[in-house]
Amino acid sequence: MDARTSTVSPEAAQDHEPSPALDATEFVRVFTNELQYTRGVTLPQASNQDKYIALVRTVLRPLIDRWQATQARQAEQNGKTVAYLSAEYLLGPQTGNALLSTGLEDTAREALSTLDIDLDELIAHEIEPGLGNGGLGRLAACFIDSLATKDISAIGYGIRYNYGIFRQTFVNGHQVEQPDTWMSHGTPWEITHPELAQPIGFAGRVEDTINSAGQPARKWVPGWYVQAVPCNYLVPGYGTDTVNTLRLWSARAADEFNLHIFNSGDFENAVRARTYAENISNVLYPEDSTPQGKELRLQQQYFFVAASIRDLVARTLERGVSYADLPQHITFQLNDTHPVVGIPELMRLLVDDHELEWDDAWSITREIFNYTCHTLLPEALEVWPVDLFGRLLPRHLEIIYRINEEFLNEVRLNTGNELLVRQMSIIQEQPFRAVRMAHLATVGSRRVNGVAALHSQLLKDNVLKDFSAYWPDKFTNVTNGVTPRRFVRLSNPELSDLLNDAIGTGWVRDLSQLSQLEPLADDSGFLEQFALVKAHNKSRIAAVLAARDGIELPSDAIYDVMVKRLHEYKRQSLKLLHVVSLYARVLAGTLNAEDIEPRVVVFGAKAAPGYRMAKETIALINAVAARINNAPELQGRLKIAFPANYNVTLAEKLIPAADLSEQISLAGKEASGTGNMKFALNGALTVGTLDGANVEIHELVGDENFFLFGMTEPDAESLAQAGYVPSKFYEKDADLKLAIDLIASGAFSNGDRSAFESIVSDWLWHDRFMALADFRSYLDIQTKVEEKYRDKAAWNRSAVLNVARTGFFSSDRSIQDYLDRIWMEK
Ligand code: TH1
Repeated sequence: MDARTSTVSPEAAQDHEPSPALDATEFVRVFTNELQYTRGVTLPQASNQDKYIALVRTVLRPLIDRWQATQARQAEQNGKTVAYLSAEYLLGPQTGNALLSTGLEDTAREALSTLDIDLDELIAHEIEPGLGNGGLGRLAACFIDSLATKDISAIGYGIRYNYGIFRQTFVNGHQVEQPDTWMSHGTPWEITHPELAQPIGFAGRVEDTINSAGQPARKWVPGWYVQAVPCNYLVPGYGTDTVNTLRLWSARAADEFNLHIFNSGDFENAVRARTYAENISNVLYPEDSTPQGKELRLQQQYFFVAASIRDLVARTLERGVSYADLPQHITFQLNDTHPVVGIPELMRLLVDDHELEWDDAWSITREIFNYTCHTLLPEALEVWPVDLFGRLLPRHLEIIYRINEEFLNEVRLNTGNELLVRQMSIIQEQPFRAVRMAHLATVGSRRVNGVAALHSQLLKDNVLKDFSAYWPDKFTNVTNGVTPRRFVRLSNPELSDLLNDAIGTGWVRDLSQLSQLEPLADDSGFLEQFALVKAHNKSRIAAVLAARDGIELPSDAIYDVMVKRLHEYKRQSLKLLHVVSLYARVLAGTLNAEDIEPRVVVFGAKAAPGYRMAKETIALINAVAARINNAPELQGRLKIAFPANYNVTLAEKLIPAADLSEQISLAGKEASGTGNMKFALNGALTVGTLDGANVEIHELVGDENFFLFGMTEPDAESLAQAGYVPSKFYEKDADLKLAIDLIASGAFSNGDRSAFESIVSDWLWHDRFMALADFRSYLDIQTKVEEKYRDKAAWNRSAVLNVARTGFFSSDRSIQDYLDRIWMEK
């Protein structure tokens, strides 16, 4: 059985861009028709909103044709479908990508210009669906793009949040969150089917019953229901006919099921109950890499997973597939632990609803699920208190207890080690009884993978060590990747043209072809063109930031960029200490401003609303920016830009402009990172630690083309073991002391010494992620950065080699690894 519904067809392996699905005349006709009959306006009456919707509907037409053909083909082939279960999809703007995959970009531009409409203005009108927090959600979006591009029968399942990741604003330098009203311009990309809603139960009780064979059985009687309404998004492949589906579930109140709770005539309570149910898909939890132990979060998880599993299992059984053969036709990929409640849900479906024997159901279940772990931080591992879990999902808790009991009996039998039994239990006893979702995922999955080589190794050595000793073959690695369509072809058109001229257009579908650039790294003509592209992209972002944020930046400076969620382990504070130390040394007279290579430091970062240290770091960055950007002593040689609300839309403009990519987490803490890949592919050099996928980037691009610094993971581990005392580093490093003292003096807070007191004392007394220990090494490598930047030819050569040598980081390659190591592996 092959997962591919069709292998890559010869015409799909084309070396030219997709041919347009409509010509300009036809485009104009369909577009004006849409204006008239779906918006009800004439061209002169039409607002930008009307025109945007008409544009979307015009581009959707050829996609819908391909979508329907894909569904027919996939059903007929009756192969294996990959179902990606993810609580987050950080899609980014849709219009540009749809124009790309339909080959309609030039046609649309030409057609609209005959109507005096500027395509780019309409594209800019779109508000991106920010239905994810950061890397994990963006990875899911890259993966569904690659699954379609590789013609794999696949479906993404998730939640259609009414409010995605909050919109970040700064008020006096402090982060203030605003609701993300991404649907306020309508949702023209979505095809919703309220009539296909499914009821999802919660709470209630479990009863003894007799099944249809006269055997004793258990039956869950939920206490209340909510309807899951499917909202479909089209996921077009590039250079292929495949258009897959992303199915996001929206919660709607289910009155008919709740009649017994809502007293008839009790209007107020009936309305309140509606609101309660619909609350489930209302808002994305804004925590990244940290779990939210709230009941609503568990409701969200069960809601989308139950609807998704039922949807795909029912459709597969309808095709005549037997229960025993389900694992040949379905694979559920669990994106972290958020969808792991799917394991007991499939058991419940098979045992209680379909009346399979427990052992048969369990062997099917363990064949169907695979689990991807995305973290190493112990506090980021999800656990659910059993009382909360049992209240919301009483039957599922019973099932988990039975799975655990049988599993632990087996461990006991095989190892005779009672300590191991307790360590591996799916239920933790201390400090409170709770379900360990990572353990449940590992026990219930056929394969478990980490997201970069180092991360997968550390998973086996630390976080899941007992399990990897017990099941050595269960564990594997799939290094993350990013889609070259969005993050090179769409976001960096100038570089794309240069690549097309140099090596043809095949790289967009086969990024390994970038290696053909290698010889051009020694071609001075090519290096010059490459430098022009970078310069163009810097002017482009400078213009964007001027218009968007009122930030004025020089375009001839090192663009040094650190964009990612604000987290202590990612160490934005280390970057800040570097900047402050330059300023402090100029003030102290130990550094001449003229000797600083002009540099623009760009930060982009949202902090989880309840994460105090992260929010204070944001305030400190803004305070330092306010001071440094106007400091006469610096003679304009150093600027900080911190545009608010970093998102996919901004990333697409910012990443192509970067010279330097900051990937400076403490080694052993960043599972992979994916921004690091996007920067390297756009010709930025990385300054980074040996952490996550940096390790593989460093290895591939070569040490001469990478600014490596800091402790290794074993170094950091031994320092922690030895007892890390950050104040010792402060005492012995004069530059570090100068920088911290300047912040403590109130220099960035109008003399208020208390303003950043908690950050300063954290540095001195805790510094859990050892920024102070890596400070000297970081400063030294930044001096090397300046030296290299002064040698333009050497810099550009390294930048080109970064592009030439990082084709490995395509998400198409990641998906091929999932096929080879997980989905199709025998
Ligand atoms: C991120 C990891 O931090 C990052 O290193 C990795 O590149 C990315 O996932 C994709 O694999 C994670 N995001 C989350 C978000 C939540 C929980 C855990 C993680 S790990 C909500």
